[in-house]
Amino acid sequence: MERREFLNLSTAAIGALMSGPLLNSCKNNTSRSTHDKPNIVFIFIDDLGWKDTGYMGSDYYETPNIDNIAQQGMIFTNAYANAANCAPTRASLLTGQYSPRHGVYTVASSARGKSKNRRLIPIENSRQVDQAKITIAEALKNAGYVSAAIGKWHIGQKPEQQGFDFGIDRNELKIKGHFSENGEYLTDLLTDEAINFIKKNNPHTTKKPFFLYLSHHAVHTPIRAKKNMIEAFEKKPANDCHNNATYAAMIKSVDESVARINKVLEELELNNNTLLVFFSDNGGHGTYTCQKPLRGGKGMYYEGGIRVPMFVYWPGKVKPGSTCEEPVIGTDFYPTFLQLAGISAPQNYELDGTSILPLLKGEKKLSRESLFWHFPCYLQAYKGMTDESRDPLFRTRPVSVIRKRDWKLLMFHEEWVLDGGRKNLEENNSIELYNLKDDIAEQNNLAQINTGKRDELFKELMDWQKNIKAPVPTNPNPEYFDKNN
Ligand SMILES: [Ca+2]
Repeated sequence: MERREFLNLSTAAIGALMSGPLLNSCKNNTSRSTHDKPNIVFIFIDDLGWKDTGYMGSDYYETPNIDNIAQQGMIFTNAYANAANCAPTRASLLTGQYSPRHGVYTVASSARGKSKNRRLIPIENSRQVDQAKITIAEALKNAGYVSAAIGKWHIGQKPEQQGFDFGIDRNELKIKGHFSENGEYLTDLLTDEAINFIKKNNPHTTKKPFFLYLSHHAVHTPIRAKKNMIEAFEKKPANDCHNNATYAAMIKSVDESVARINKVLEELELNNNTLLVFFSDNGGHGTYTCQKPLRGGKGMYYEGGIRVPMFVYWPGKVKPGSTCEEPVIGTDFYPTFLQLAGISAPQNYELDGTSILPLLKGEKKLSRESLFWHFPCYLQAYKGMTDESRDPLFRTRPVSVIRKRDWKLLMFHEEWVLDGGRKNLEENNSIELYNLKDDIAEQNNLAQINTGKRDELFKELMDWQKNIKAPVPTNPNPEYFDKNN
């Protein structure tokens, strides 16, 4: 979008957006009345894969409403979750921090899979976010926002203990899986709750902006959906990649949810002052879907496990039909939302992300060049897709990852720690290097071919690990070594 056009759309919020660096905009915003601040609707899907929507290229799944809204907004093709499974991604998103700062690395135990196959003792996992962390909800509260966390939480305590004004989860709706005893469907009930929240907190009346974190349990296992929808997909031609009718029906219910949320925003005339974000917490589950051409799925640190579908919709502000190829990551939402709200980052609190507002106003790149992941844990293999993981026993073993522009490097802790590290780099297979621009499927490991790029990324990853105090497991697992000696 041209700068001139943008100015024509000016409101207080976009004025702040255009006034240059974050700090300047913060200083100048003291006179802005609270209810002019944009509302934020964050629609968070569980386990939705990169290709699991129509607009991302599926011709089996049906997401006409999502496709329509995405195409009226900005589609991000290189958006990443902070982890390849649920809890760490959520912890990072809500705290604005990479996993070594909050210690939530995985779901449940960090030692999954058979002990006799694990060469290292993994780093202990934290199952909840420390209350000392300043979550995005707490930060936005200081900017006058009222907030709700509806649906899946998964990081310990309750949303109200982490700064949300209102929280409701599926237990409170008396649902164990995806259906209530009366046959009501969880995706629909959570959408009802979200709509109630929006109506009750309509900023036209309350004069306060809202932050809605709608966190669906769909499309996580167990794979369950409405019968009539399943039947429709059973009649439809499937393909090698997408062919599970029940999973497709779950996605279709998500599509209805997004449509209903958007409709209420339109009815209440809130669209023009509401940033709507659509995001997923990790890649699709390999037993039920696939994200080809990406390699792998949920639980792996190849692209299929961490690259997720994302779009941003904000009529009048974000250019319709736009696409952004710049890599962005879950931790970017925190500083983005702060900037929208016109407030500075909390004092003495580290934020690892970068505001994506420059991208929303049409810039092609951020100054930030590198993204990082750290997973000092094991995740056992599951049915499907084992040929796409590094070995058939685990979706992933302990690994650290850097993506820098077109390049991605994975450092596998077992080989690094136990097989000679840098001294034996030519033989120990501890490093994989891919050029995602030429090789999005991560098939051609260039670690021994482009050693210059390998060493550049590796040094940056080591520096990052050191600075953020990322723990790499170093203790050999006696059960493995007893068994194999
Ligand atoms: Ca998930």
